[in-house]
Amino acid sequence: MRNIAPKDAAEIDAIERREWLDSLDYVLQSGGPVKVQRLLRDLSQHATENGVKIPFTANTPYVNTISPEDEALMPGSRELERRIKSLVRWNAAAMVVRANKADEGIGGHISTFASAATLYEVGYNHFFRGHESPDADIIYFQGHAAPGIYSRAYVEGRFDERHLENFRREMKEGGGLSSYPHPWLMPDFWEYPTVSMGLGPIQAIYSARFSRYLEDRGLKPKSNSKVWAFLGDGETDEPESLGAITLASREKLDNLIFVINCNLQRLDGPVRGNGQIIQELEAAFRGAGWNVIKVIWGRDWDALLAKDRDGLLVKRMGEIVDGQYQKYAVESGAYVREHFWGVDPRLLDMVKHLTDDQLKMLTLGGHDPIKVYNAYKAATEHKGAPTVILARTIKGYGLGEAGEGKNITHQQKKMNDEELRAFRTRFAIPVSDAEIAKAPFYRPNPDTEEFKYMAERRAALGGPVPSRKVRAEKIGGVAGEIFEEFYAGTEGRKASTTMVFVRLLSKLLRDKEIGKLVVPIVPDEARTFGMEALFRQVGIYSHSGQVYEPVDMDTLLYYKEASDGQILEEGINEAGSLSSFIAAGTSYAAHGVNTIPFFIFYSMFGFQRVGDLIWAAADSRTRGFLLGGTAGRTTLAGEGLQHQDGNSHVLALPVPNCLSYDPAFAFELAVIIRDGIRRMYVDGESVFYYLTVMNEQYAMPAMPEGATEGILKGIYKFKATGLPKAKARAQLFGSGAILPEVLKAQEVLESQYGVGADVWSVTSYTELYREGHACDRWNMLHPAEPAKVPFVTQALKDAPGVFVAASDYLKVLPDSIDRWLPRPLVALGTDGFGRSENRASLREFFEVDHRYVVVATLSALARDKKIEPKVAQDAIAALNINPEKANPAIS
Ligand SMILES: Cc1ncc(C[n+]2csc(CCOP(=O)(O)OP(=O)(O)O)c2C)c(N)n1
Ligand SMILES: [Mg+2]
Repeated sequence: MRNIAPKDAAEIDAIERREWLDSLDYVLQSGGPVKVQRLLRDLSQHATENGVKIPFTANTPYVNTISPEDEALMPGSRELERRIKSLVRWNAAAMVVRANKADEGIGGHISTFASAATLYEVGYNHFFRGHESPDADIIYFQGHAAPGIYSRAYVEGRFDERHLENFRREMKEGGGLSSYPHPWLMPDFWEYPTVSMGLGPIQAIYSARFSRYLEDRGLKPKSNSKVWAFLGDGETDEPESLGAITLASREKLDNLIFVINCNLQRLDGPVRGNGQIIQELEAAFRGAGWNVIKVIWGRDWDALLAKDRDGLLVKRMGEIVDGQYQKYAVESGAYVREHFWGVDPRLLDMVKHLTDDQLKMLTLGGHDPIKVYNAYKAATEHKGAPTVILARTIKGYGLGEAGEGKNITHQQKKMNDEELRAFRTRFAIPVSDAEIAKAPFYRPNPDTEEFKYMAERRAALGGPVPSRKVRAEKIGGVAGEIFEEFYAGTEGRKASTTMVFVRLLSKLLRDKEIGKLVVPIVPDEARTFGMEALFRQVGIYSHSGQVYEPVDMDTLLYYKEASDGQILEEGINEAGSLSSFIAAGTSYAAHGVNTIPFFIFYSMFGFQRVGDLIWAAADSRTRGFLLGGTAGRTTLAGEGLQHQDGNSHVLALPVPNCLSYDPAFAFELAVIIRDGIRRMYVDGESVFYYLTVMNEQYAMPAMPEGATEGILKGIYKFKATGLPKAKARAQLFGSGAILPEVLKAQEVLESQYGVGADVWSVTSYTELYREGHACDRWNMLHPAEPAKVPFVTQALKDAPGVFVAASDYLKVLPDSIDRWLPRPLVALGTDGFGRSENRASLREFFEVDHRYVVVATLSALARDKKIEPKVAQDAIAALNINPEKANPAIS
């Protein structure tokens, strides 16, 4: 019983609060944290039962997740690590400054790495395992931090000055360094391209899952390797960055660690000026089931927080928005004292022993190696869930006036002499004032303590990172018999190329040599493509197996999930599936296992939907097969504008190492896949394939003699005319499911109009185009030598008559080879928006059915004066074509 009456309600509140806290402290001391957790849960339940609405929060206070008492002692030498880090900082900045000294600045970034240096250095000295370790890590370095990664390699002695000098000048003699992580350009160094923001994080998630897949299927020994993904806080706005985080927690990927550099800034300004990105990300990741470790405050803050019995400081920390925190970073200590601490005399009192300069220098968590070390240690030891580390830093840290914390800092590429001198002095770099203007590179000699320390640490951790090396042995090849039945044709039975593909895939899965290496990937479309038999044959991969009884258990083809299942069933997720495709298609280098991915998807949702990931796959030197299913603008009936694909072969053309084919027949598909496996996995070429497969069924013919070369190069004569001596001649090109229309046109032209037409199957306009230009280029550069003749010209130079092509894709595809033909080509194609219609109507609408092929041929012959115009005109009427019909390309 109190004998002094409280003065007012506020005082009662304060007393009550104190009593509750004291009680809690007592429970904490006597029973420990678990008891406190239980009590709090009971309290919350009790309150809810009594009608109290408890607001949901996935957040913890704005302080470090790991308290100082729980920190481990950091091994190694703080001092040497600090020296090394300073040198890495210096050379990273110097290489960008030097690259931009010339009038024609070549760009680069200083401030991203400046903010992330500690995050990387702690990794290099204590965590990142190289490929000589059985637990080799997979590391996605943030693209814009590349100068720091190059600088590290230089300080370690992996690069010399010439490399740094040639930053962003990779065509210089002796080689240079690419702007960002590009395995295509630096195949011995970079492993994973990240600079298209958002693609690194999603690939990291699927890569961590793929490591598990390899282990669960016995293709790789179990290991303790981790996947690290370093990303910017601004980058988390990309849907790809956070879009797949629930997969990681669902699959319990405790081999995955995200490190988000929360410098609170992106390119233009603050990431969340009016909010707190760290708290926002914490809630998102905690809500998704991740282990979240916030590293907000450096050691200097520990003593201040220890004094904060009433929670005033924590409360103050939590109420400041990021835009304001950024302001503190650029302001003086006096400003911080007044504006942050000055709101409450009790807060001011807490820092009265500190000078303004000391207040200004209180470090943040992401710049404190001990805090970062502890976060990494906790992350690598965490079991059962992936971890995200939210590390608070300052963008452009150390740049001072040159950009620290400023809104312009992302694009700061230059530093004047004075700024360089200040930077040099701050990090104690042994460069004299006389030399400073040149921004000279500097690294310690091999006999220095720093150098030895670095070398010893990297040796203990399994060698250099990043480092890319092809580790898999080439495979011996696939048994030829698998393909035989496809060369023979179906003897009149109807089949679609999709059905052919699925049959071929299921045979490949049974092959002794490569069966286990095949990785079928589907984004919830297996039934669409008639692949459900594979569920039972090889199982759907699920780390936890199948812990329920599937509804169709009593059927032959039940939905079988298994921990050693082979199919990656990714759900409705083309970006995730593509990430799996990249993981499986780069496994020959990353894991030394030659997995062969076959990713089959709705063709419209491939290049068009996730084209940038396909570009990253190309950069990554991914091998494998992309299968665009339900392809062809007029072959996919009923689905309409959003689904009907007449674009993808055009969109595939820009990808230099992607070979795209539009096969019409079973034998074409078999020849292409067989050769693809040879080129990629026997010969080790860094190419991949895009094949469209359709769902229209027709009889699959036997392979004509000698067709193989033409199928692979892009064109071969499928059916010669029966009227070779006819006065009017034509060459008809068809591809994919349009080829049967062209064959029908051949018949009509011969039987009704006496025109002798040869029919060619064009399996790949894009390959013909590339080869044609390769010849032209060579001829341009070798004017005195006999000219090379493109394959398409060789095939057609003596072919008589008019040239007409019909494609289920844009007309630009056939047009692309026009220049290498003896006479101009008439192109029919499917430019425009699709319609929800049946095949016949669609082909009429887009003017690619056999009637249009006939009319196009007759019209061309008429203009060539080989027949009377009236013949063509009459044909238009006879074939029931309205010449005034609207142009489908724009309707
Ligand atoms: C897909 C994509 N969009 C835009 C860019 C251009 N860009 C490069 S860095 C950057 C800002 C990065 O901010 P943040 O992710 O916070 O990284 P920080 O440099 O702050 O660590 C932008 C917009 C890009 N590289 N990729
Ligand atoms: Mg940022």
